[in-house]
Amino acid sequence: MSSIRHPRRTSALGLFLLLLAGGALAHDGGHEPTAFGEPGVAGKAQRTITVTMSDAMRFAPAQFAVDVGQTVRLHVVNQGKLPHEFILGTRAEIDAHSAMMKMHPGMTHADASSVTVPAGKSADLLWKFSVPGQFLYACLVPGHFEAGMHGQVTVAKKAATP
Ligand SMILES: [Cu+2]
Repeated sequence: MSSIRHPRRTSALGLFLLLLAGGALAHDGGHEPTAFGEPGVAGKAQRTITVTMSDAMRFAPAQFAVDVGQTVRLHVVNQGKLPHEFILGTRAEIDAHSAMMKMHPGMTHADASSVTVPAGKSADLLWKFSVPGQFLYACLVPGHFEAGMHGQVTVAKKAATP
C-alpha cells in the first residue's frame, strides 16, 4: 500500500480559509467534484456499503475498497448514544476540517460527502468514487478522531468486491 501523499499543501489551507470565510456553523453545498470524487446521481448507486458508528469511537468496517468510477450508497448508522459524523475527504482536508471543528465544536454537517448522525439514527450519502487513491472517513466531533474514529477508503481500478 502506498502512503497518502500531500501533493498540494495549499489546498488544505485554502479549504481552511474558505471555511473561516464562510463562518457558518453548518456546512451546505458540496455539490462540486472534489479531489476524492463527486456527488453521486440518484438512482445510479451500484453498491450499498453500511458503515456503523459507535460510542467506542470506531467505524465498522474501518476500511473498504471500491472500484474507480463506482457510485456507492453509504448507509451510515449511529448505534451510539452520542452524535457521530461521517466525513469523507483527503487526509489534508480532514486535517484542516478537524482544526476547524475544534474552533466550532457545535458545527454539524449535511452535504454530499459528510453527514452528522444523531444518536440511534441513520443517514445515506450517495458518492461517486471517481478518483483513484486512498481517502479517509472521519468523525470530527472533538476528541472522536483522536480516539480512533476514522477509516480508510481505497479507490482502485480493480478493487476486490467483498
Ligand atoms: Cu464520533
